[in-house]
This record gives sequence, structure tokens and C-alpha cells, in this order.
Amino acid sequence: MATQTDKPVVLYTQGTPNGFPISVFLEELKEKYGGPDYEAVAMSIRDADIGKVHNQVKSPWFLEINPNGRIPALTHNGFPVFETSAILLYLGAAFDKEHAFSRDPVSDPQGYSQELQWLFFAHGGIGPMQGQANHFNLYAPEKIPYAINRYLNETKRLFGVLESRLEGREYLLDSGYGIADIKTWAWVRLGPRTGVDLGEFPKVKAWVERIDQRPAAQRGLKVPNN
Ligand SMILES: N[C@@H](CCC(=O)N[C@@H](CS)C(=O)NCC(=O)O)C(=O)O
Repeated sequence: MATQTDKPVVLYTQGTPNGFPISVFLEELKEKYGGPDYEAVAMSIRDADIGKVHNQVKSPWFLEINPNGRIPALTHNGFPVFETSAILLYLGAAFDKEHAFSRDPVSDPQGYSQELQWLFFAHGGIGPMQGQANHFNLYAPEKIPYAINRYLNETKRLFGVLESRLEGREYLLDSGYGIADIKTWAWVRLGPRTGVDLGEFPKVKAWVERIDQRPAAQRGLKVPNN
């Protein structure tokens, strides 16, 4: 069931590299602006979530919020948003009034374009490729070397693109830390679990550690805590 709350924002999530970007960004917004206040609802996404309703993300009430039946999804005063990058962009437009973490398309169209370029790169590249690498390497019932190598090598190639991008930069955009970093970092920090040695990508490793140390990142990584 959808939660009953008086908080303006409800985040339906789980402790995964797709869920964390939203909780981390909400924590950054809270730290900078004092809000929005939000409630995080822990959603079950697979059999292994013992004690929770199996695969709650495919329940009819949740499909009304996210027709794709996946976490994360969010409502703001009842308005539903799904897909990590779309949620990050929505939260930026709705709450990041000083553009501390997200670019303004009107006053800074090139900064905004850079933001979209790196968000799309992570959303269409790193997330799906690293996700498939994890699937074939860690979860598939059958070990298929072709699939394992294909997705692992593609993940490494994408990390190499980040390594070049971070040459002479602390963050992905020229303007500094923001939602493109948050989206990408949530996947890349789990590179070692996927089978990628971050030591091969020293600038990426330093960038991951820089973001790991942010208090909002540490708080966001604990959501949902129920
Ligand atoms: N492209 C989506 C991916 C979301 C996604 O794959 N979520 C996974 C968890 S990390 C999920 O909900 N899986 C449950 C399922 O597929 O039933 C996004 O960026 O929001």
C-alpha cells in the first residue's frame, strides 16, 4: 500500500546503486536548504527480501507510481516520478533553488547540457552494463564466460572514459559536484564487487573517495533503514 504521510516527498527505494542516488541527493538538499522533508519506504524487490512482501514493486498500487515496477520512484505532493535521472532532475528543478547541485537550463544551457550528457552516459551506459556484469558474474545460475567478459570489459571501458574525464577535474562537470556525480558514483563505488579493480583507475578511485566522505552521501547510503 502507498504510505500515509504528511511529508511532501515520499521515496520508494531499496539499498541499491539505483536507490542511493536519490536518498543521497535528498540528504544534500536537506543539508543545504533544510528540506524537503521526506519519508523513505523500503520496497521488496526480490525473493531474498525475507519478511517482506515478495516483489512489492510489481504490486498494482506501486505500478500506478512507477509503471516500470522498479525502484526508485518518488512522489511529491502526490506527483509521481520514476527513473533515477528523471528523479534527480525533477528534485533539482523543484528544490535546488540556488543551483548548488544541478544546472539551470535557462541561464546556463551549456552547463545543463554537460549535466545531461553525463547523466545519460551513466543512465544508459554504466548502470545497465555494470548491472549486467553483476548479473552474469554474481547471480546467473549458469556461468557464461562470453556474457561475463562482454559486460565486465564494457564496464571497464566505461570506467576508462570516466578516468579521462577526471583528468584535471575533481568532478564530472566543469562547474563541480552535482547530480551527474551522484548518479554515477553510486554504481562506480561498487566496481570492486563487480570485479573491477579501482586501482587501475586512480582518478576515478580518488573521485569515489571524495564523494564517499560527504556527510550527505554517508547518510543517504543508510536509506532505507527499515
Ligand atoms: N533504469 C532504472 C533502473 C531501476 C532498477 O533496475 N531497479 C532495480 C533495483 S536496483 C529494481 O527495482 N528491480 C526490481 C525488479 O526488476 O523487479 C532507473 O534508473 O531507475
